[in-house]
Amino acid sequence: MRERAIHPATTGMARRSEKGASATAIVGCCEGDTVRRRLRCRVRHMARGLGVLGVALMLLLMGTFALPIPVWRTGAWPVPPLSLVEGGPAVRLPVRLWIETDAACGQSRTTDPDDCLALLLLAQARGVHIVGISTVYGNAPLDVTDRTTRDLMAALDRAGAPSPPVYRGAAAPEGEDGAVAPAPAFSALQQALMDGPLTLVSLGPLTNVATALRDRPDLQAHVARLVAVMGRRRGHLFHPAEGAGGGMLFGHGPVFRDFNFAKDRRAAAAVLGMRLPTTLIPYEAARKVSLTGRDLAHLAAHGGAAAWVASRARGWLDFWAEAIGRDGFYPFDLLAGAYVLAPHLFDCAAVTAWVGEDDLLWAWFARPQALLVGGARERPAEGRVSSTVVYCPQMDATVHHWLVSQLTAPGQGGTQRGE
Ligand SMILES: [Ca+2]
Repeated sequence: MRERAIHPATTGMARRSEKGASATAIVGCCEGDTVRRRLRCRVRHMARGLGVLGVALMLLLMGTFALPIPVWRTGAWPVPPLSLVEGGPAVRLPVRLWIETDAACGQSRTTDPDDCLALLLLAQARGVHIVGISTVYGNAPLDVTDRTTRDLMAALDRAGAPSPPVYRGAAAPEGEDGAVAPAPAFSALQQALMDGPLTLVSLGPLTNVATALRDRPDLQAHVARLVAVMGRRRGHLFHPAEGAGGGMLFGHGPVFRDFNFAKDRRAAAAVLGMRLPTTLIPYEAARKVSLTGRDLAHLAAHGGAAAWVASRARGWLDFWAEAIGRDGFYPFDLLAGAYVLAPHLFDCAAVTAWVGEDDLLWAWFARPQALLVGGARERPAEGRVSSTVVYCPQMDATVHHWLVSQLTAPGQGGTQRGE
């Protein structure tokens, strides 16, 4: 065995170590040794330094969550007011419906049941004809959303309600070239549009819609109205705790994304560029309604498909209580269903919508592309894709009561404002 030579510098290290253990551990380790060992030492020192820096940054970030927020950044952020029309503006909504969904209720406690609630509302409604439902990835992978949608249709069928045909759609967002793997939903939606004008209710990413209509641009004129759950004002954050406290991060709770837009920004921009008659039902509207444990108990007591959905929404209710600190959750997609059945309950404005960066978010905050709405003067001058849409951030105070009654006794509750 080869004897290991004692290098003079190593001896010096030993002497220095008697004076100060920590200093010599760093200097001596990297001096007078093999190249490989010196390299390992430097890597260790760098990793240690980065670790300390990471902890410091984490503490700084956590500290910002402890700061009070004087102005809630959803619905209360000082952006130019919109010219809202009470119960309007009037739009054309044919009773022939096509629903796009990423339903995954019950998949986990952090899976939003809002698609299932919207499907339940629309499938039980009188006076509308759902000619087809297409599934899309989003809240969960396509296998889950497709199975969940079919399970809900089976529950409706057992309860004697009509269960429209379900078509499997896109499993992933568009590629950079707009390419999407073929799926039965594309041709089924095209056929439904060939048969006549449709109200297109999009409760998920717009991948199926963009693909079907890009392939057949002549059918774009047959979309009487697209009702989509996405869009926001500049500066808005989807921050459901809003001072409710009791949630994670010193009571600030999580910040949500504009989920359906974020899942496929390219498809959303493509559809916006088609300039279809469009209504956006945003987070700003959904936060006006909260479904509580009492509401779910009401659905459960009704039995049938309503009970099926209620049982699959319990975990989400618990998640909101624990992580957000609210005794209830905002039923985002359900509001789009409500708009289709009773648009006069919503206060909306004709606005400009565009895809671009939000200049009002915090400087340190990431600025990904967003679907923004506002007055024409708010839109950046540079050439972004834009369109005029109807944006509905407000609604009548009776919507909550009306929704719960429609989910359990469809067609029985009135839809007059202010009742
Ligand atoms: Ca959805």
